[in-house]
Amino acid sequence: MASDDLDANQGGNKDKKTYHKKATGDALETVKKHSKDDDLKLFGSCFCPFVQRVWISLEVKQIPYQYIEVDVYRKPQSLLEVNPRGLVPALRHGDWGCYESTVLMEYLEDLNAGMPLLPKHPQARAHCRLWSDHINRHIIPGFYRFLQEQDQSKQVQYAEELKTEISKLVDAADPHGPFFLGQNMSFTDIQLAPWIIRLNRVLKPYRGWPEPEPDTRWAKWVKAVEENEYVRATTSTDELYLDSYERYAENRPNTSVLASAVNGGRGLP
Ligand SMILES: N[C@@H](CCC(=O)N[C@@H](CS)C(=O)NCC(=O)O)C(=O)O
Repeated sequence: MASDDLDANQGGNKDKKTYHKKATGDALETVKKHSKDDDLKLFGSCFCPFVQRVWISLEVKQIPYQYIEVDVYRKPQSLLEVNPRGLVPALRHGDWGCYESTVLMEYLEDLNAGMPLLPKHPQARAHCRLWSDHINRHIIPGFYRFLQEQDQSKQVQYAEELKTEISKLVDAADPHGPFFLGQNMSFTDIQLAPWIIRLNRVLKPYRGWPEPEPDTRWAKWVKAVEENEYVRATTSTDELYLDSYERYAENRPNTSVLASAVNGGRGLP
C-alpha cells in the first residue's frame, strides 16, 4: 500500500491499525436499511460515539432518515457545508443543517415525532439534562484521559477518577433501574450508551477496565444498555472498535481534534 493511502495517524506505518471506514455487523445492516435518500440526513463515522448517540435516538424514535458514512479525517464538502468545524455527527434536515451531538438529540426531541426521550415534568427534564451535563463534562473527558495516558501510575489515577465520576451518576439514577429513569431507556442513557459499549470493547482490552461488580446497580445498567435493541442496531463488531481506538491507546500524533484537546488539557471539541 502506498503511504498516500495510509491515514495521518499511522505515521507512514502500515502495520498500525487505524479507524474503520465502514460499519460492520448489526450496524451495517442498519446502514443498509437507511441508505435511501431522505430529507433528514445523518452524517456519521461508524466508530464515533458522538454519532452513535444521535443514531440511537433516531432508531428509538423510528424517525425516517438517511445515514451517510463520511471519512471525517478527509472531510468531504457535503459535511463541511453542514458543519464548518468538520466534526461528526452533523444533521441536514431539508435545506437546514446543524451539529453537536447533544444539540442534535435535543432537536430530534423537539420534532415531537416518535417516542419522547425526555420526561414531561420540567424538573424531571432538568434532572436528565443535569446528569447529561455531568456525562459530557466529567465522564467522557475522563474516558479519553485514561485511554490516552501512557504512564502507568497516572493510568491508575485516571481509572479511579473515571470510576468516581461514574459512581456519582449511578447514585443519581433511579435506584431500581435498570436505566437512568427506571424501566425505559431515555435521554441520559443514550448520552452515555456509546461509552458503555466502549468500556468493554476498548478500555477493557487496552487498559484492563474491569467488568462491573456482579449484582450492583451499575452491572444492571450496563447489561440493559448492552442488550437494548437500538443500541445493538447501531453497534458494529468488536474488531471495529479495537482497531479504531488503537491510535488513542498509543496516543499517536494526528489521532483527532479530540485527542489533541485531551493532550493539551483543553475541553473536548
Ligand atoms: N462535541 C462534539 C464532538 C464530536 C467529535 O469529536 N467527533 C469526532 C469523531 S468521534 C470528529 O468528528 N473528529 C474529527 C477530527 O478530529 O477532525 C459532539 O458532541 O458532537
